Amino acid sequence: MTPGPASRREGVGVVRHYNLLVGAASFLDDVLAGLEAPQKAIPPKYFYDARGSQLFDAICALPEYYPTRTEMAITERHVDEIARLLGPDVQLVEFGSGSGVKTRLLVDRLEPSLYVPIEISPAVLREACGALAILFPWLNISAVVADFSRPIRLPEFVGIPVRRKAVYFPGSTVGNFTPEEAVGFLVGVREMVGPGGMLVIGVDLKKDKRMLEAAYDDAQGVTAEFNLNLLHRINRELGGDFQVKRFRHKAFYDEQKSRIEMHLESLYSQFAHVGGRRFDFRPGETIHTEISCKYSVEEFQRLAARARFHAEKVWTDPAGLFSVHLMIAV
Ligand code: AVJ
Repeated sequence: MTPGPASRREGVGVVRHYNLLVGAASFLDDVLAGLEAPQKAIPPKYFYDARGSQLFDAICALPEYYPTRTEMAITERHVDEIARLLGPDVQLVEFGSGSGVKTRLLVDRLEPSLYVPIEISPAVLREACGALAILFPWLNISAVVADFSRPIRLPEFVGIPVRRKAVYFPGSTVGNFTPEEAVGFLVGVREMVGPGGMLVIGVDLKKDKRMLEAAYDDAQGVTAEFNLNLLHRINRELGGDFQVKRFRHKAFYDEQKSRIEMHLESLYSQFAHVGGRRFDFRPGETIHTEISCKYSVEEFQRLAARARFHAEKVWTDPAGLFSVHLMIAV
């Protein structure tokens, strides 16, 4: 037997880019359909243009926004165990990779044979991959621009040893789906990783209403700006004429549904045009922009079981704010 390299780090990685957004529903179509509904709504994936992604990173650093730093602390503490459970020669697929800061911890310890970040914003993805390639010159990256709120079929990545596929889905972004939608999404993940494949997923936990509402309506108004950027984006990209100052950010925790809802509330009777159509707003009428569902550990494990994921391990912080699950496709 010829001894292989002691570590993947002795190799040189390749970076490839794929775009799977071709043929996807457009921003314009979704905005028009969303504003025509009785409860106006726009899907949260449209938050993340270049400006929105920047604002999201600013949210992650806010004192009130506990999820990012709590999840980082949990992951840092258990990353050796996570890497050991995932094993060698992993193809690591990340959904909504964003700026890729959380990924660094895991990539550093896991040394995956291939890293596949999936991200809706091409600019954000390019920048994150550039930074990763500098930090980890040995890392093979196949970057995919895609919308993971719809089914995705990844291309075949050939020529790279893969013993196991794993999906990394941090940030509690799974909370943007309703529980029913989350089950459907997880079924897709299970099909992607195959039997014995793994899922490492961050899930925000139920807690005090005041703490939750502060996290989604911070004192500096960064979350408000993030939410209102959606209207700016419609004006910029779709030639809309929203008077953004005539709307306000609204976020509340619905205890019945265990979820944060974010809305853009019209302060006046007014109208705005998009794509040649006129949309009327009553005072107090809202555009629903996001849900962020919260679970107990057991609730999330039961939900994942419906998608035939076995809950192998779960880690939380001492205060029980956030959870990181390792699940295995059965
Ligand atoms: C990235 C979707 C998990 O729901 O907490 C942060 C987005 N929205 N503040 C969340 C978000 C408002 C975030 N996720």
